[in-house]
Amino acid sequence: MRKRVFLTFIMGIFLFGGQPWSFPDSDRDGLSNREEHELAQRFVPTMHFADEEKFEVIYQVTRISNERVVITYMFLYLSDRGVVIDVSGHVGCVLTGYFFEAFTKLPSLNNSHTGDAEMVRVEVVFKGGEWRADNVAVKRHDTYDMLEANKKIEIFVSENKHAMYSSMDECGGGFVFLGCRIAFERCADGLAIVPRLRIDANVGQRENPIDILKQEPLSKIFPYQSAWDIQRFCGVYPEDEVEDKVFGEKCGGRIYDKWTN
Ligand SMILES: [Ca+2]
Ligand SMILES: [Ca+2]
Repeated sequence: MRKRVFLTFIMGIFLFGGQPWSFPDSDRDGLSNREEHELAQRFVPTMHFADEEKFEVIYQVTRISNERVVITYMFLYLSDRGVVIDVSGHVGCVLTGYFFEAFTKLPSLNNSHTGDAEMVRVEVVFKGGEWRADNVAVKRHDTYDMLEANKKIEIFVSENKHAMYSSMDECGGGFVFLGCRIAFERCADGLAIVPRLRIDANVGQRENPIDILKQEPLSKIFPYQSAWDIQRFCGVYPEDEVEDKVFGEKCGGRIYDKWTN
């Protein structure tokens, strides 16, 4: 009996690269799927939404060294429903706000599109016996915003557009004109959500990619989309229409170029 246990141990060393107790490492980067999932879940931002939003999170965990790891989260929404005009101040302002809001219901004016992919990147370091956030970068439209690290990562998501801010004030900033405050995004602390990540929502590495948008259950939610192709993220566009929209204006941004490697 002892001999059989010893043989199993030796076979484990042979099959699992020296660690018979190790878990699968699908992207072969030296971190097991479970370790990657645990790190990603630990640093996933708390998301504050104005209203209920349906979204999925896919992620990448890239090992830079034994003490440094970069986690990239992509928040995927079915669509971007366009800008929200928020006007406040005296009665005239509020009436003007209603007028503008009706005006921007037109898709040609409100920059709405199908599919919306938003990114947060957290660099974590192993210090003092534990993993800590070192840098947090949030992609907002075409820029990156660096947030203060080493505190709980909180993100305020604007209504419809899903742009991400580190505070409500920053989101609703806007500008003042003739005594009216005008903003093109609106945040409200209606719902605070800590997303629960699927262990199989890991996209792997560029060398060993895993196109989890082509696998169930995500392929059912976002048909014909890819985490690694150059196409724009189009939410639920049928395949024949995606062909026309790949370089078009009516889909969200690309996903594949946000991964670190
Ligand atoms: Ca891995
Ligand atoms: Ca990885």
